[in-house]
Amino acid sequence: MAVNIPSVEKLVEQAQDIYKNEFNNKAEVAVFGPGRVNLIGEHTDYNEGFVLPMALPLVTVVVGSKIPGSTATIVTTNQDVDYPHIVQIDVVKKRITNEKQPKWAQYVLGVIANYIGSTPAFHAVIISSVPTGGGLSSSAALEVSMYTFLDALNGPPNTVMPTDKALACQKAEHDYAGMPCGIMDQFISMMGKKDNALLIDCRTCTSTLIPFKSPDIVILITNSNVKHELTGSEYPTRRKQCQTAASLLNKISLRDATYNDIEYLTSLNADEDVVKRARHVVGEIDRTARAAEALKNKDFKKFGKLMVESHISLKNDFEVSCPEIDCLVELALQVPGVLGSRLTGGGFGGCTVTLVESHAVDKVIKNIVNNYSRQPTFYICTPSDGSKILQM
Ligand code: GAF
Repeated sequence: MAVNIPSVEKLVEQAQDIYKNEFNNKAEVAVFGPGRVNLIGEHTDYNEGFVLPMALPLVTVVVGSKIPGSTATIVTTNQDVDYPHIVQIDVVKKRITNEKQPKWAQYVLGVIANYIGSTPAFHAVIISSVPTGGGLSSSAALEVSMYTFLDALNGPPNTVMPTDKALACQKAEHDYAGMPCGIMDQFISMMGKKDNALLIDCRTCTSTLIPFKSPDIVILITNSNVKHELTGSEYPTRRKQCQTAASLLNKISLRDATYNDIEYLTSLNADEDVVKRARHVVGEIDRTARAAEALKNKDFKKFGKLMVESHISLKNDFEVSCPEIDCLVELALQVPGVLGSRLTGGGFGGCTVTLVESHAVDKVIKNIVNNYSRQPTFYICTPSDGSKILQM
């Protein structure tokens, strides 16, 4: 059975109840920022390539009110994050004042420190349906919802471009969570649109909406429930290997590299891992551009085939998959009606995304439940809206 995803309204209601208990008042503003699933284009964003994600109905909601003074008090209901679940931040000095400083609060502080505008003191409650560390970008959902919350507290006019807001959130993650991520997650969480995927050109920071709505096709997300920790060494190592490949080729980034360049790298006797990483990136940028065309033409078969090629490349060349994720992909692909399946997000656990004909989705879930060694979680998702102010 797929998870029954709570509506944004329901989450706001819950957050308001908690706010009332904590702060004895009604929160004046309510906002949300969604998680995302990347359909194709993995580990291409920091190589200035293309990515093709969509925003999810899984969201982080922030409710709260402006208060006098310089102290923000923030409560999270997320049981998966470290303690304490209530923190205080000095919004002028930009620092957490609790003795114990939980990791989740670093993201909040990072957004406050990078917010374009002034940050008033506030009370807030954060509640989320995005699984933590599941590869669906719970961190970007937190950053973007926090950013949008500060916008809501400040009220109109707001002339800052969504692109700049997303870049500020990315900087928050770099500087305060120590994760050198690309721009995909913050962009889609900020700019996603219902019934559309978003093709992002990570070189120019421009994006194009591609309609993605069909009663015959379902996007099934399967959480392996293997937790990943991208701030570990693997993600920065991959980034460095890609930079090494680009420098050996005398290029600014692998966006400018071609299939011939991979042969040239091999002839240079470059480190084997460096060659493999570059081969993935060059192929993946090309596949993403072709997948975007296929989606425009509603050629879901072709799209699914490219997803499978993407997974093989992530597994063999970029080496960011793991046995549990490979097993989920294999079990999905065994079912007739499945068009494609792949690892989504940074890797080393997290989720798979499967494109499946509607009639076959229950069979896929059954095949996985019966044969996967752990307990998976399923989400059936349609492309949803990016962050929004709901109450101001
Ligand atoms: C993580 C990062 F945050 C993204 O920027 C992107 O690089 C992704 O891994 C891999 O495609 O989600």
